[in-house]
Amino acid sequence: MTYFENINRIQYEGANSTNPLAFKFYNPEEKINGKTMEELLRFGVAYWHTLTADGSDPFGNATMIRPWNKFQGMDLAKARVEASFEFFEKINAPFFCFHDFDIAPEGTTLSETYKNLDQIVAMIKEYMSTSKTKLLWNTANAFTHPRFVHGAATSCNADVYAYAAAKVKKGLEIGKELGADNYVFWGGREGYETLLNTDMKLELDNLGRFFHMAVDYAKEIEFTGQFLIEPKPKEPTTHQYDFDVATGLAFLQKYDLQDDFKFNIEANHATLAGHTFEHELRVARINGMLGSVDANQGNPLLGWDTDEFPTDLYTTTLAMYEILKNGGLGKGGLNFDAKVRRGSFEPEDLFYSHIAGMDSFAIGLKVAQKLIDDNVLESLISERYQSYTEGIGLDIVEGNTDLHKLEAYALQLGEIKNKSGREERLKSIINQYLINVSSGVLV
Ligand code: XUL
Ligand code: CO
Repeated sequence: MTYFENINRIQYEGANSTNPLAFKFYNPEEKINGKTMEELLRFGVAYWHTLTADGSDPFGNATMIRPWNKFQGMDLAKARVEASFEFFEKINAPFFCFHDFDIAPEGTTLSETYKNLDQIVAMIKEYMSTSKTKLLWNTANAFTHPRFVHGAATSCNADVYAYAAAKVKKGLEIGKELGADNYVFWGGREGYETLLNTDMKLELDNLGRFFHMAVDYAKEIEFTGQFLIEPKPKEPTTHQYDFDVATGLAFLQKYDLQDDFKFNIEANHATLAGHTFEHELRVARINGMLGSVDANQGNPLLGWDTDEFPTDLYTTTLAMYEILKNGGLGKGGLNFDAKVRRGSFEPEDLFYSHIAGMDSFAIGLKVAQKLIDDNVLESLISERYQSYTEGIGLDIVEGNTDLHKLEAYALQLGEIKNKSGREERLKSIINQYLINVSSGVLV
């Protein structure tokens, strides 16, 4: 059966194309600094937003028109698999991602849930054998069902903790079976609503134990995917434990997990934490912890996770700058953890939205590479920190000084002179690169 009848495989047609169902900037084969765009960007489709979500929100019912919605239960799950591989092929996606709950319905018991999962995983594996689309990551949904009301690995209820552990165990087996490149832990309800009823220390210690058990089990079954923590500061809980990259890193270091995990950084989670997307990428990068990206964008007018498709070129440029400076994403990718707006309810909107996101990151990639090639930021930054390359500055960075020596140095200083940071000049240079590179003037 065909689910997207009137849509052919999306092709690259170039910046002047007026075909809404064509890439204008994402040219998978085009090489940037020796690697193809496809290899560098590693786009992923999020199963939950594209195949499963129905457009309902706290004030309104489902709006999405999806040809597979005529089915129910396991038939619906199977129809979604068929539709998903048709979509992956037509949008030319090298990767996809899912939660256990997205691909197969929960049964009345855990063993029944496993049976449902096994059937769908076998079907996905079959489709994958003839498709180029690979599994970027999978994860366990330990937040939707009412049993997770107080959390999963940080629940006050040990039975819930055990149930969540079983889901992760199964998730790792599925990841291994389907050859996932990563396994994600987003702490859905790992946080608290009020300290008045919360043993924070026990909850965090339990979370550390949980991750160690997952690491051990991955070794046991020889699952070689990269483990990723996806920070988010709030929503659904008031205070999520994996608040941001810095908080997550301190947690990993405290529980001696830093060598087994990296971060999956989501743009909208960064902004909810009061950071920019590029800030989170930078913190992860300079600590060798940048694993993968949930590519979306938030709405600055709203205080919650809107998961919009990324279209802000300034942000995609600065994000790709961090990713290129990181030497790429390795096993990671750019997963569109993004949903079409509730009013964009027709099946073709799934294509328009992915095209918009893929083109936006393709532009970001080209502009970022050109900025790096031309040494634009690096030359200004090295000039700015020049004082650490000689004299007292060199003594500081080489660890050859102490407070006595620094005091003696400071006492003989005359008036200290600083130089301008040139922020506005830099911003206008980035605008110039954005306009010129995307219009083909600077290539
Ligand atoms: C929720 C979110 C999740 C994770 C995977 O905000 O981002 O979809 O990406 O559980
Ligand atoms: Co996400």
